[in-house]
Amino acid sequence: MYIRVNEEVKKALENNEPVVALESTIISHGMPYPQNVKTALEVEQIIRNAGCVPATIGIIDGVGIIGMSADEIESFGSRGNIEKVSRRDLPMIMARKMWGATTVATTMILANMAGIEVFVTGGIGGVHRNAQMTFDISADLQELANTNVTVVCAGAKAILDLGLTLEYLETFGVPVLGYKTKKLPAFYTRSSNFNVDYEVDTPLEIARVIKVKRELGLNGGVLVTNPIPEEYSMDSNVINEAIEESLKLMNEEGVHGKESTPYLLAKVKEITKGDSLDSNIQLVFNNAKLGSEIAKEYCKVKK
Ligand code: PSU
Ligand code: MN
Repeated sequence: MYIRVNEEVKKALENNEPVVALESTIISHGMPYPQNVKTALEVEQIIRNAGCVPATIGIIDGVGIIGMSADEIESFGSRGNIEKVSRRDLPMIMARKMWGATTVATTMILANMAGIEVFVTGGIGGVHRNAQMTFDISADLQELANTNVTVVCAGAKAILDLGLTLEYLETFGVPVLGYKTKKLPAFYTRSSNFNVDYEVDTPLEIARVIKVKRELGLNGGVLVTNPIPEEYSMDSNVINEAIEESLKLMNEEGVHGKESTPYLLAKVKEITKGDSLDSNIQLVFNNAKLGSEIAKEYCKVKK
């Protein structure tokens, strides 16, 4: 057995009740302990309060766990040496029966295997700045191109090239929806210089888009971008300077590949003295609320 779906999640799925998937790289590599565990449990609670079942996904002893227990989330967050697992890493980590933190790509893969259709996270990976030289493009984008899961996020961080990320998603047929916004949110800030494909103003409208995409057999994800609440958004000059500085340090230190994203997240947090972490936590909460509403509407419209 490569995946284990917990009983509560299994029952909900059998009864067409809303389930919301959550990733685990954000726990092990995106935030420090103990805020990571606290945040992960609070996000689950927000989803429960909205009437949905949360399913935090991660790999324990080589098995994809669909719906980790609170104890498992605690172990995950405190362990410290968990591999970040994207699509290409999955076979090896499972074959070696290791623990693994799932990225957006692998969370989509495992959610899809379990039959979960809505997934909430903070930010997705994308096309990195200077990708025309480095070829550094997150496997998250290919997963969005192919795997039938809707991903709710706060846009993408400006550590990426947002324009190229949108071009890539367009090429692979991934609709990018802006929740009550025409501008692509940039994670820490509510907007960027780029437009989303469509502004949508209700979870029901989003559910209808997903339904049409599925019924037409157009495989792949739908990307819902939800701006960080105004009161938690950061000053764009402050955050952009922190990002520029982090990128410079990363290049000087020669960090690349799968270490890039975690390195940049940690550096930005250090430079902003923790402010970026507070914003990060709040935007995930906000996405959990929206994702829950979408999951509920989708259960109704897909019948
Ligand atoms: N962006 C964030 N926070 C994160 C990540 C991205 O703002 O925690 C994580 C997600 O798990 C995402 C992964 O799927 O980093 C992308 O890594 P890479 O660029 O190596 O594909
Ligand atoms: Mn990469």
